Amino acid sequence: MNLKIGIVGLPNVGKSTLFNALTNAGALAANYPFATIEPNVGIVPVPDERLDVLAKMYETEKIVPATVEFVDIAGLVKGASKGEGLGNQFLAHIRECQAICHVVRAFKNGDIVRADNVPEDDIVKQAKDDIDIINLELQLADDETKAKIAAKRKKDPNDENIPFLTDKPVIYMFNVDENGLTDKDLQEKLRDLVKPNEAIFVNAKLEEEMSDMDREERKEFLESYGVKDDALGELIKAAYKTLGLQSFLTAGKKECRAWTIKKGATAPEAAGTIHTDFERGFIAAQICNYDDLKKLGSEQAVKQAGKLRTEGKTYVMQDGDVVEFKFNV
Ligand SMILES: Nc1nc2c(ncn2[C@@H]2O[C@H](COP(=O)(O)OP(=O)(O)O)[C@@H](O)[C@H]2O)c(=O)[nH]1
Ligand SMILES: [Mg+2]
Repeated sequence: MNLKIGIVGLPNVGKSTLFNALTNAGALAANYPFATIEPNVGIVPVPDERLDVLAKMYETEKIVPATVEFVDIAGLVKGASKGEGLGNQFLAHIRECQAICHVVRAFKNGDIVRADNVPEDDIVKQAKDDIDIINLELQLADDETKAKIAAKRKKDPNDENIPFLTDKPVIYMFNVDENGLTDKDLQEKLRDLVKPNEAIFVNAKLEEEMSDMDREERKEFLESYGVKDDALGELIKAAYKTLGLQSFLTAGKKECRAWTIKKGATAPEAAGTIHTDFERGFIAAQICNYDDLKKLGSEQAVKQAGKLRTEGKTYVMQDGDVVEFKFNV
């Protein structure tokens, strides 16, 4: 499953700063050859400490984390749907994404000009205005698409399944300054603006400054600001929650790997993410729980403790299942 998240927001809110921070953090999070496909597209490994534990246990040659693709989508400005700025170029990018990360400026800095030149005295009010502008543009873009479909349908009735922008799940990322990172009162007010969507609070500039630190260092550094996880960790957590995703793991000498699936997926569906043949020829899944495996130290010990289960076609996968599929092709 290729998870793709589009970063949108008004100009100068910190989208590119965040994109750089996310892709850098990802490059450092694992020995994964992270790829910048285009300057604004990056594939980032999902940080997962469980893989390191498994790799040690199985003396694995290779770790393959789950990945997320981020796209820095510029061009959304007031009037974009009417051709302002880059016009509608952002549409195609957003359509391809499963979720939108809407970056909202919530930091004070008089030097960085807001798109509309409104003086900043009320962060919450500014944030609300900015959010409304973007959401209106997305709505207008959808209206236009609907009108086009309606016009086309008279000639060609086969145009179904249009992914509307306003149907995409949105995670709001408030780009706060150092004070905002610990200002619970401000965070509550901002969170209220976007309920029931997920809201996360990051300092994009600070994150970018941590670019050359390793993951441990950056955690310590962030902790000194009262922050538990970095932007990559926070955003991925929020995305998995919003999209109802979880991961399962496969482990062996050749590779240890994390796979992303929907919550509620059955064992054959999970097998299908590895290979369609695994789903078609599914016989059973041999499963143990990651925590048991970590505690007991080896697959053998898990087996002896009676905690290695054989599950059939109707089994519903749980987060952290370590799985070996039996199949027949
Ligand atoms: N003070 C402060 N400045 C920021 C922050 N994030 C971005 N900036 C600055 O805001 C300007 C625009 O940032 P950029 O990431 O290019 O915004 P974009 O237009 O949304 O991609 C740059 O000068 C950044 O250094 C932040 O968290 N705090
Ligand atoms: Mg930018």
